[in-house]
Amino acid sequence: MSPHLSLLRNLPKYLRPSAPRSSIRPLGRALHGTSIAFAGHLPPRNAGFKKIEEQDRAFFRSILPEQAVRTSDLGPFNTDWMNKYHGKSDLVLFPRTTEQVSKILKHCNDNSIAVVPQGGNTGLVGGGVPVYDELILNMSAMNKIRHFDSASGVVVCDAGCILESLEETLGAEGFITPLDLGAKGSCHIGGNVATNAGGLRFLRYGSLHGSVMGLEVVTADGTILDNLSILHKDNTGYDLKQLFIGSEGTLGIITGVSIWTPPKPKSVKVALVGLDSFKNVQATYEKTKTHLNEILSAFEFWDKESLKLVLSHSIQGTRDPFDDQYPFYVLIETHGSNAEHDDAKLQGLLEDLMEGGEVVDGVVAQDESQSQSLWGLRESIPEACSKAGAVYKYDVSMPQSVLYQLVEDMREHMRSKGALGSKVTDVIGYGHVGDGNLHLNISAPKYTDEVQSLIEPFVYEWIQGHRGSISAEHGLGVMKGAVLPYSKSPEMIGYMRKIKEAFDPKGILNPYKYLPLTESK
Ligand code: FAD
Ligand code: 2HG
Ligand code: ZN
Repeated sequence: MSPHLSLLRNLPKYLRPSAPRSSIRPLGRALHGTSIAFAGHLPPRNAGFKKIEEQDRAFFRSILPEQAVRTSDLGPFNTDWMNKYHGKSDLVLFPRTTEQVSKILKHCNDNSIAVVPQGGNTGLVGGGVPVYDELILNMSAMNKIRHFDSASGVVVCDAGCILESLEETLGAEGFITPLDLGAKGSCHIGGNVATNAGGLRFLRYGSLHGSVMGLEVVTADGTILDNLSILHKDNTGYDLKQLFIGSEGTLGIITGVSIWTPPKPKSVKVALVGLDSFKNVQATYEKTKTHLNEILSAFEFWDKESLKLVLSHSIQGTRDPFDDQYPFYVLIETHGSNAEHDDAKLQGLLEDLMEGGEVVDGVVAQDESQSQSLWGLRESIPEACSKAGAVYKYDVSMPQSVLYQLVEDMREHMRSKGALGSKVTDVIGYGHVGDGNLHLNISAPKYTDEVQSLIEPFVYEWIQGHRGSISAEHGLGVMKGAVLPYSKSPEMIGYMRKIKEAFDPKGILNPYKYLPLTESK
């Protein structure tokens, strides 16, 4: 038996008590035969959109309670989580019912008023804030759970329910949400569906394309599509709800969500291991799948630069659980029904990993508070990375074998341009290994065109060259609409445009985003 194993068994009780878990580019060439119409800058405001006038505000006041029409102190609604994207809207509406959403949209459509649907405003591609003066339709006042059926595990709720609140309510019934994100304290289930969020449990419970049973959606002209099905099987025609999952508010406003929820696991185990190479991260994943199989619920990795940032900013009081530093860290979580059985499996895995040399060191959480502390390290990374002042985030997927190579190549690229350590503070990598999803974060003192042009199109060409996706789970928003051709063919984009035109012929929903603007449009 490896001498390190005692460490694995006896995690010292130093871990802090339960941590609060919170909360276009100069392509200059044709891609797949599609030319990019605007480069480096946003398109101009579409003059076809009406500027909101007093008579519009009067109409909204006539159908909404007074406090649901907001015209001052709109900074937080105009600014995204990264403080990277800023709009200039002077009107935010907070509808409470689907009928109110319908009336608002009908008025906007009839009057060509552009609208930005907004959930918890935690999106990372600038999709939930206006580009110019679009009306903000904030969903936070639609936050009721409508129905829960413990036999099927299906919950039907308003789109504005905060993910963490939903999780708490379901927890009392013995269920959990099928997705979990670091932004759970603020993001909405409707926002999650609109972005097709992946997150920390994707590996186990899969995509929202599988767990969402039905949706209630209001289309641009105010039509209410009531498809709040609670059925697992329903082969009656085109599955329209799938179009809205991941459509980022460009096809309709999601007002209600019907979603399958798994039973709350009776046993949850969390281990953190230190590794000396990314090759060993991959080897560890292979062994983990074999040992843990059906109980594996998360397999998250980060590099030493990520941990350094978290610790140096003491996010949520985080502490290093190891004496030494390692180039890579992997957090392994199990969701099972028998603690003894799960313990035995996890110990078997860790012994195998230590003996095989894939893992150098490790700790196993002894209780929930220690589990949360280990998760705190992982979930604090996005925030830690913002502390330098600005952060450029690239959420990408690719074959697992080259997952970390992008981080190394980007560092080298920055070094060769003389930018690392000056214009760019850190280049870090972390993410969802099991899903082939890397989060490349590049921090800098401030957002500048110069840094952006050092990163792009390098990063997108790299992804395209490795047959990856330019957006794994965060979506396209305003950041990636123009670069969609790196991942999708002109034929596919052509059909996407036809879908957009079918649901929103005047283009009032979330304009300037999601699809590339070409000369023809
Ligand atoms: P917003 O940011 O408000 O909006 C996002 C998009 O959806 C916008 O285009 C908006 O117009 C649209 N939208 C919002 N609500 C509706 C609605 N009701 N109807 C129609 N359109 C709507 N993402 C992941 O996939 N995995 C992660 O692990 C993850 N972790 C995160 C951790 C942190 C700390 C942060 C800040 C973000 C993280 N995200 C993650 C990104 C983000 O996509 C998710 O936080 C979430 O899904 C966005 O939900 P929201 O309610 O905040 O939506
Ligand atoms: C995560 O996995 C989120 O923590 C955020 O998707 C990633 O901030 C990022 O780049
Ligand atoms: Zn993620």
